[in-house]
Amino acid sequence: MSSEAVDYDAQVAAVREAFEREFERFARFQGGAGTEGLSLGEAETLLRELGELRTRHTAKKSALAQLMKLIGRVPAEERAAFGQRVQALNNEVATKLDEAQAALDNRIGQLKVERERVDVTLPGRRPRRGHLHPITLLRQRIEDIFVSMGYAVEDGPEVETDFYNFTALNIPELHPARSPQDTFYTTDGLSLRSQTSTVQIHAMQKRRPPLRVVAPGRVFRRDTPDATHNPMFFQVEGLLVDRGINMGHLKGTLSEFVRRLFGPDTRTRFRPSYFPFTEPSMEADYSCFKCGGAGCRLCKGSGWIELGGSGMVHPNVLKAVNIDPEEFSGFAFGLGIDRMCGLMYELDDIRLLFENDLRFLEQF
Ligand code: 2U9
Repeated sequence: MSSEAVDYDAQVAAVREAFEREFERFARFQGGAGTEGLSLGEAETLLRELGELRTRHTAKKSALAQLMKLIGRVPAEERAAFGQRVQALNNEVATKLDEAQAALDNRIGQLKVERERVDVTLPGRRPRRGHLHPITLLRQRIEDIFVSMGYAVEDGPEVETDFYNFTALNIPELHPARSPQDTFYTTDGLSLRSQTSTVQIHAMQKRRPPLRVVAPGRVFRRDTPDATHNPMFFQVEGLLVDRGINMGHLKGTLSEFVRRLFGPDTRTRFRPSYFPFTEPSMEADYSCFKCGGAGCRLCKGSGWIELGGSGMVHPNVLKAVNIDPEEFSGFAFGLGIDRMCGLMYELDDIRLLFENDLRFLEQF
C-alpha cells in the first residue's frame, strides 16, 4: 500500500467522522423511533437544523463533494477502491439524513393533524344575535305611524347646497335666522344639512302636490356636545301639501301621532312660536307618558313634554319650488328622535347613544 493510499483512507475517515459528530444528535431518529416526546415546535426546529446540516455536509463546497471530485485524480490503481469508499460514505450520509428527516417529517405531520382535528360530535357555538340600535327602533315606530296615515318615507343627501339647506327654506343669506341652524361647511360652498327639510324641498321639486312625506335622518348643527346636545342628531320632519289645508289638519295629525305612539289618553297642547319656514308657527307638547300629566321628574313637574315645532308652510317656501301658494297650502312639523329616545328610555346623557358601547346598547 502506498503512503498516498493511506492518506486517501484517512481523508475519507475524517469526513465521515466530522459528519458523525454533528449527526449524533439526530441519530436516534433513524428508523422512525425517538420522535415520540417531541412537541411540534421542537420537531420543526430539529428539521430546520437537519436541513442546515445536510447543506453543510453534502452541498457543492462540502468536504464530501471535494472527495467526490478527488476520485478522478487518484492514481489509476487505487481509484476503484477509493471511489467505492467515497461512494459508500456518500450513500451512508444520504441514507442517515433521509431517515432522520423522514422521522421528523412524520412527527410534524402527526402533530399537525392532531392540532387541526375537529370533533364533529361537539355541540356548536350559538351565534351572537345582533339587534337594532334604539334610535333605529324608535325611527321605525314613528315611520310606521306616518305610513299608516298615508305618508311616504323619503331619504336624501346629508351634504347639501346652500339653496336646499337655507334659501329655499326662506332663510336668506346673511339673515340672522341662519344662526340657530348653523352647521359645518365645506370649502366649495356645500354644507352638512341642518334639518331634513332639504329632503322635502327635493320631494316637492320631484312630485307636484298633493303630497305627504316624512323625512327621517341624520342632521348636523354647530353645537358643543353635552348631556342634551350633540353636533349630529336624528330628526323626523313631515310635510303635507294639498288644497285647503289648515292648522286644524296639523293639530289633528300631531294629536293622532302622539296617541298612537304613547297611548290613546295622550293629550296635546300648542304654543305660538316662530320658524322662518312656517307661518304661523307653533310648538307642540304632549301629556307626559310617565305620569299622565300629574307631574313627575321626567316632565320636570309640568305634566307636559315638548314634541317639536310645526306650522303652515311659509308661502315663500312654496314659491321657491314653483308651487302656487294661492292654490295650495300645507303644514310641516319636525321632531328630534334622539331627544325623544332619551326621554323614553330615561337616559341621563344622549351621548351614550353614539358611543357604541355594547354594555349600553345590549339593554334595548
Ligand atoms: C318644509 C317646510 C317647513 C319643519 C319644521 C320644525 C318646525 C322644528 C325642530 C324640532 C326638534 C328640529 O330636531 S329638532 O331640533 N324642528 O321645530 N321643523 S317646522 O318645517 C318644514 C319642513 C319642510 C318644506
